[in-house]
Amino acid sequence: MAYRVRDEHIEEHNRPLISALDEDFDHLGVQLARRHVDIEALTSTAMGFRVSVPSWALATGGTRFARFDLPGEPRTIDEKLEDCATIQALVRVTPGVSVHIPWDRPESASKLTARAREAGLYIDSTNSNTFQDQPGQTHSYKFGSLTHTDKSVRRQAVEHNLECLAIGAEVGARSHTVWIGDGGNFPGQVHSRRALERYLESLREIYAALPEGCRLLIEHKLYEPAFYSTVLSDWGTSYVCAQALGDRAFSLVDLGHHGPSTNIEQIVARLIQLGKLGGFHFNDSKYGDDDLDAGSIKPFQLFLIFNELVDAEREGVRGFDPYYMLDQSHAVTDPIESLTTSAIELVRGHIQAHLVDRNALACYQERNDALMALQTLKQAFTCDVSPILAMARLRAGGAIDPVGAYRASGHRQRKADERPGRRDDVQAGIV
Ligand code: PSV
Ligand code: MN
Repeated sequence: MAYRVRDEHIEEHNRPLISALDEDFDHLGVQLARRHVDIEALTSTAMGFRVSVPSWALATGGTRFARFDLPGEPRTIDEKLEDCATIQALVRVTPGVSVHIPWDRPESASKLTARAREAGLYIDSTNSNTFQDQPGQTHSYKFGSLTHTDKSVRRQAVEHNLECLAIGAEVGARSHTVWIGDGGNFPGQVHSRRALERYLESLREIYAALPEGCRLLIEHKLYEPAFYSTVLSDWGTSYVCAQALGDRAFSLVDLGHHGPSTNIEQIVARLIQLGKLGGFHFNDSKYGDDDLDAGSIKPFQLFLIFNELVDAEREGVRGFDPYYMLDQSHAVTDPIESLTTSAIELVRGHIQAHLVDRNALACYQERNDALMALQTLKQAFTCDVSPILAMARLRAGGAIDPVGAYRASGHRQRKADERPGRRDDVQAGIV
């Protein structure tokens, strides 16, 4: 039986930390009560938060310059699920897993479902890959996939997505995400309007095959791998396409897929208003990267995004139900540690957003009191909700100090022994 961080280890690691947590939690409870906020209700909210983990983030990623091996990296989807189970054991908010086909193509879908279930997980989402050529593939995606000028390349890319949908139906995935690398490196290379027409034509076929209960998420990206233009470059194009496809097509916002100073929280608000916010790929970004740990660079932005989400949730905006997923790549950290802390940062943003005094904010907005409106947000953002997050994990059976518990378990070394050799055989490449 492969090693996994066990509940007993977590309990043992928690034991000496419980009394200090109780003190901190009680103290925060008193402070919040003064603001008429019930800490118990917030703790239940934290326990109910969910974000799915991307299978492809469990192995070390790299840059276009290099990739450095990490001992014990998972080589198969089964091994990735083992690592996801460890993350879930520590944080208790990540039972869902996003899989990427063909990287995670299962021997059989029923086996994959069973493996996930044994590990206390489920497959939440499928993702297609038409941004890379696979061994034995008939046509190359060098010049595009769903929008390629050649019909037979488009056909192959559509068929691949249909295969993903079939797998997704068997494993019970509730969404299928399509991100394409299609675009141009040079002005004139791609006919803008025709490329988008071809995109829609291909997606219509994929949309028509969506299984019951599954939504289609289309993911835009400003640039990369195409450096001059991408076919699905921005949220506006994404919205128009989702709208043209139908009720079960939505836009997915990957936080790293915008220009450096873009107001992403406003994009989120717009998509909520238009009924097309389907999901997120959470991560963070400083320049043009899209893979840093959630909340590591712009925690205030993350809070402001959650502020929009919680605002819509509290208001009961019709049809509001975005799916939360992480999408990161870890070049210099242990992926388990990065995904663990990222999941916690998302719960933090969510709980801080619940702390916003929305009545006060609405009044300040009505009165055009810009300073106090910002102060109202800042009061929530600067509140250290760590004791709530830790208490929520403890009550759910997770770790008070997840990274500490993980390091003390020796998990990485155990995996290095169980999974010897280099990662040359892994399909994931640079993600
Ligand atoms: C592309 O940058 C992306 O964000 C898409 O979601 C891909 O599926 C993922 O990263 C992995 O390459
Ligand atoms: Mn993404």
